[in-house]
Amino acid sequence: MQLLYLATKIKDICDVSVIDFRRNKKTKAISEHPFPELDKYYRDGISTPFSMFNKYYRFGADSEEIKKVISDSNPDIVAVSSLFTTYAAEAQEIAAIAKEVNREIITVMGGTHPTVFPEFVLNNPDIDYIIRGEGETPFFRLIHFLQKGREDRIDEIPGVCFKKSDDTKCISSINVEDNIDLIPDRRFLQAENYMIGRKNYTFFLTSRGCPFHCSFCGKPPVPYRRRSIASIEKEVEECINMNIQAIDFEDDMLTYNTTFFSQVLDLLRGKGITLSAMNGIYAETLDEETLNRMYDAGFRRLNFSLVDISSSVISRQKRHLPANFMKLLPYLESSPFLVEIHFIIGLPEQEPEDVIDTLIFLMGKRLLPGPSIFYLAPGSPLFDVYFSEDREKHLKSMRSSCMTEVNPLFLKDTIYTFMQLTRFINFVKHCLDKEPSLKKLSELPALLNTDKEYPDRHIFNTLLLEKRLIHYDMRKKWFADESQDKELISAFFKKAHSAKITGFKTMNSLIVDI
Ligand code: B12
Repeated sequence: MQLLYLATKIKDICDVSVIDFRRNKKTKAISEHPFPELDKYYRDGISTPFSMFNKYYRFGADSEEIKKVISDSNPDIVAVSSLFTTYAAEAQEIAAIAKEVNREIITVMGGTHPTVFPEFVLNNPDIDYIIRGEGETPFFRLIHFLQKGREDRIDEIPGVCFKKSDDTKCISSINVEDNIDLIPDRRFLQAENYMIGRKNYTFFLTSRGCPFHCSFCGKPPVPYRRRSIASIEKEVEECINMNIQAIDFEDDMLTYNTTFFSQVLDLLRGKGITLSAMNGIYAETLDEETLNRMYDAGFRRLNFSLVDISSSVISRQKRHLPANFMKLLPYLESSPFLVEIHFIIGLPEQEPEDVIDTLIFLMGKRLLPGPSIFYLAPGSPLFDVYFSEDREKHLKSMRSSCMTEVNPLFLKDTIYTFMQLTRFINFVKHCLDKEPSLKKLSELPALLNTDKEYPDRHIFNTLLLEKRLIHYDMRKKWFADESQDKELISAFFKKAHSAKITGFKTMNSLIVDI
């Protein structure tokens, strides 16, 4: 998406192509990976109804393919997007390959990672320029000056950073675009690579930035701005002409201004496009009328982020309390929307008890709990407080799937157990949607009564009766313990006793009688 904006901005002053090396490439399991501490959680060849990641994968093209594409196209400039610090090495690999193909190729890097760590990224000899913040105008001006041979003026461009000839660095401030109405030219992408189910889909932005400052968020500090409705209308038309059938809004604050959001929804009503906002919807400005409008415009699934049920946990993260969301919950439960609520596991100053309470609260509502494992987002206020160790080694583990232990009360086994408990609850919710006659949790294993379902039944019974997580090893044809926090499982069931689990798509409920 980011490269699409940049390509659109420069397409009139040079030849440009956009390559998405992640799309439609084979994923490759890697046994030698940088996180040996996770090996005990990668359990290849196992089966469990609460399954999680089983291997470490590399997604996208390998270095040989990348090298071939770069050398075949013989570019003057290779511009790479590096959004995530944890995957910075993968982005830098592309710059290194470009230099290997031809040292004369100019490499430019932008995105959240170089925005947050400009000096650190510029230490890499394979990177010539980086752009901090929003890249359209700085990238355009950089190319313009390079074309005119005016390298001496590049330091005038806000956002552009580089190494000077005396080896010192020119570090610019973060660029904020004056005009965000540029419509990304989607013809740079191959539509068949962007499908959700059978539908052609696209990302879409109606605004940029966020007015809040939650301590765990690593987005660069760019102010909240809205696009003009006229430009959004034109982009919607272009999407329809390209036969786009699903739109995922990636705004940080899609619903912040209800009047504006309603205007956007009016543009989409009756167009037959499925809408989603997987990045999350801010609930505090919503009301039933807007939610009805969202349904009419094509929203069917809503993603909200609750963070935690405890107001003290939430306030400590400098985040708004979800007062309005709580008021809307009964409406949401009875609405036709599928509602997914995200919560965080392992925040600083959070206690396992808080997460248990959140889980028990969410399991009793007609919605799907979505667990997010806390990671220190580079650039976030929490990062500055908690990050002190050897930078290069630890930056790589700033991703959810590493289950990095920032809060000493949340060791990997605890985090992993929370993930499995959430999967267990969601599995029960799906069963309830199919089997409304279920009234007690202890009745559920009997539903799994075929020979094929025997492993699942045994795994279920062991969890309910022995408070222990096991999986079925398909090679050894027997069961083995998961790495887990058994005290946490006991504490969860003790607290959950007599609580309710409600379906995801239905209001069917059962009682936890364990
Ligand atoms: C959409 C999104 C996703 C999507 C899609 C990402 C994608 N590949 O496109 C999904 C859901 C997959 C995702 C996942 C993750 N995300 Co995310 N994601 C975002 C989000 C919400 C919006 C990004 C976006 O599209 N913005 C719109 C575009 C137009 O703006 P932009 O990205 O800032 O791009 C501009 C500039 O950065 C610059 N620019 C960008 N690239 C380039 C390249 C060049 C050459 C130039 C010149 C300029 C340039 O110009 C662009 C246009 O102005 C951001 C939060 C945010 N608001 O930035 C987090 C964010 C980028 N994600 C983050 C993280 C950590 C992750 C995960 C690692 C989380 C995890 N699971 O552990 C995963 C990694 C997934 C993966 N392996 O690919 C962090 C990164 C922090 C950091 N420093 O590491 C952020 C900032 C979230 C946060 N609040 O902390 N993410």
